[in-house]
Amino acid sequence: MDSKILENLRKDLGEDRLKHVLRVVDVARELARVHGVDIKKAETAALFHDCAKFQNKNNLLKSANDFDIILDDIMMRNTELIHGPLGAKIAETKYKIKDEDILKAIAYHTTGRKNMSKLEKLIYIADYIEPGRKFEGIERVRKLAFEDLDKSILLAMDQTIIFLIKNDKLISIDTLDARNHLLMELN
Ligand code: DGI
Ligand code: FE
Ligand code: FE
Repeated sequence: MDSKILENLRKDLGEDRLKHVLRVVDVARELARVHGVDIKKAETAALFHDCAKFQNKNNLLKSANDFDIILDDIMMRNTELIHGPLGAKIAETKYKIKDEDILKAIAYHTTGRKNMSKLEKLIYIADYIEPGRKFEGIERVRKLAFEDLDKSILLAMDQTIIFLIKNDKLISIDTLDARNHLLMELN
């Protein structure tokens, strides 16, 4: 891995977040092997998926503004939703990533969306199951991720939605859309 990129990511994200990112890269590589996804693309998308998860929160809004990212009401109230779409812009401009599939995987890694590509699904679930995550019920999702991407995402989304409801948080329309469509496809 390019040491200059790692240095940049370490500076923006901090050591602990960088470690999370590298664990996601490892999981994404394994999932790519199993599911027949381009390994290089999976590694690249994983490496940059949280590139806008800045340690300094002020940078987030400023940077979103610089990139003309339109913040809807849900994003304004739940700023943790901004780092996906912003990350795609930063990956494109700062890290010169051109592949649209990779950029989408970064943009939608937090919420998911309807009609996700296999790469997008893989990054969504790799982020959820990396070994540092300790949610309740995670083992079942970990196992499913290697057997059936769609089923694992559905379960992860259900658990995320339950978490959001318990914490009185707004639910992104993309998350609901993603879940509805997956459920329709699976039935
Ligand atoms: O960036 P990571 O921590 O690695 O993981 P992530 O990008 O999946 O972000 C997780 C956070 O995003 C977690 O606090 C839950 C939150 N989240 C996920 N979906 C939604 C959401 N928050 C809101 N408000 N609405 C959502 O639909
Ligand atoms: Fe993230
Ligand atoms: Fe992440």
